[in-house]
Amino acid sequence: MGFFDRNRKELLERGLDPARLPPGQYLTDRFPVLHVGDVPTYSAGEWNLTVTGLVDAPFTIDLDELKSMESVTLTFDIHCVTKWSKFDTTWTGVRVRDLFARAGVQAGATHVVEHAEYGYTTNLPLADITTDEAIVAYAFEGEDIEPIHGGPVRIVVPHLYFWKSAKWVRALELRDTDQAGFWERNGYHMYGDPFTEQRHWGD
Ligand SMILES: Nc1nc2c(c(=O)[nH]1)N[C@H]1C(S)=C(S)[C@@H](COP(=O)(O)O)O[C@H]1N2
Ligand SMILES: [Mo]
Repeated sequence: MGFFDRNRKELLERGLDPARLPPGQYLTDRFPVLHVGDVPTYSAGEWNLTVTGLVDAPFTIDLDELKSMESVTLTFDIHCVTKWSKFDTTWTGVRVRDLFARAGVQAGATHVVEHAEYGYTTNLPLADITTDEAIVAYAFEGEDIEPIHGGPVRIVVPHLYFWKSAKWVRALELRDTDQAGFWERNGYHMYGDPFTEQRHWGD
């Protein structure tokens, strides 16, 4: 029996529903760190987030303002395209759709590009970043998000591969076309559903 089969068997033994693990993935209890480039550091008050593009009223908010908005604390399974999954990760933040409501999404908007520090970008349909579960997160397991995991603020969109969840997010751009982000230009899937293994172009 190979590594992936053993891992799936272990899930059963631990009383976890193997249906939670997408095909081709293995479960880890660690929290791997994955990104291109450097980890940004921010001085107090330096980080902010802009909502822009096809909105009536673009705006920029800082961390204090974000934390003053209605927050949710939610627990998700996350799935990286490099094949690790982690179950029951708990995040606190503001629903992306609440930020979008403040900006006033224009009728033609269909897609979003997440812009992160140092030019990392990722794209997804508007409908996928405005679910109950899609958040702008500022806490992980009740603590500030560590810089290596995207702190002070990252996106979490748990139902897509984790590259769609930008760490160090700085802007959300509403668009009327689907524009490929960093990995999507480099061979990764435009949508990225882990349960149908949409890893690469053509999957
Ligand atoms: N800004 C930025 N966000 C990013 C990435 C990146 O390279 N830069 N990598 C993505 C990928 S591929 C994954 S799997 C997750 C990893 O998050 P973690 O390091 O907290 O596990 O961040 C995503 N967000
Ligand atoms: Mo990833």
